[in-house]
Amino acid sequence: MKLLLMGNPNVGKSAIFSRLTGVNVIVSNYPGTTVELKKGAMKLGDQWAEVIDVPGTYTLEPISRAEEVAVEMLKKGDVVINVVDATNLERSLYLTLQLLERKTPVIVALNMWDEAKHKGIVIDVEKLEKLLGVPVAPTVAITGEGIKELVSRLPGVVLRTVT
Ligand SMILES: Nc1nc2c(ncn2[C@@H]2O[C@H](COP(=O)(O)OP(=O)(O)OP(=O)(O)O)[C@@H](O)[C@H]2O)c(=O)[nH]1
Ligand SMILES: [Mg+2]
Repeated sequence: MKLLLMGNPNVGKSAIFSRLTGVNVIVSNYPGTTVELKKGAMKLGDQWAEVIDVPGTYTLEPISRAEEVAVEMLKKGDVVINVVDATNLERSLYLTLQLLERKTPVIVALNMWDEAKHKGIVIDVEKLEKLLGVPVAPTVAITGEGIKELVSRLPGVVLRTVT
């Protein structure tokens, strides 16, 4: 089982990666490139899942090598954890909508939830879930808030891959 952390640059993908994985992290370059890939593992039920910190991308129509790698990775993943910036929802959702058109199941981590609250940004999470048709879990990667809830909803998303 391969879980891909995908999202725009600087939205907290690596911070969430660190929350999900332990100390056994492998950093490598994507074959033939200088694009860095970080891989770790997390326990999901009684299985180990591979977690991959995919380079940030704004679109699945790649215009940079890093974005090309992101699109390549998408073909190899079983589930996408799409990290979005709650303070910049509109921009973030552009990629989300593109991901939803692909076959790989998606769960959304609505990160920077603390910043959004600070800025007085109100997001109706239930409504967003209904609109997108996938689970949405608010998270604060730097404190760990919401990570448990995100993880608890993963099995439901994973199940969709086999049905
Ligand atoms: N306030 C707040 N800051 C966060 C949160 N998550 C991440 N950050 C901060 O946001 C910055 C970017 O986080 P990263 O995890 O490096 O983001 P990234 O998506 O991996 O970025 P790239 O790999 O450059 O695309 C860092 O300074 C983090 O400490 C969050 O939930 N709340
Ligand atoms: Mg990163």
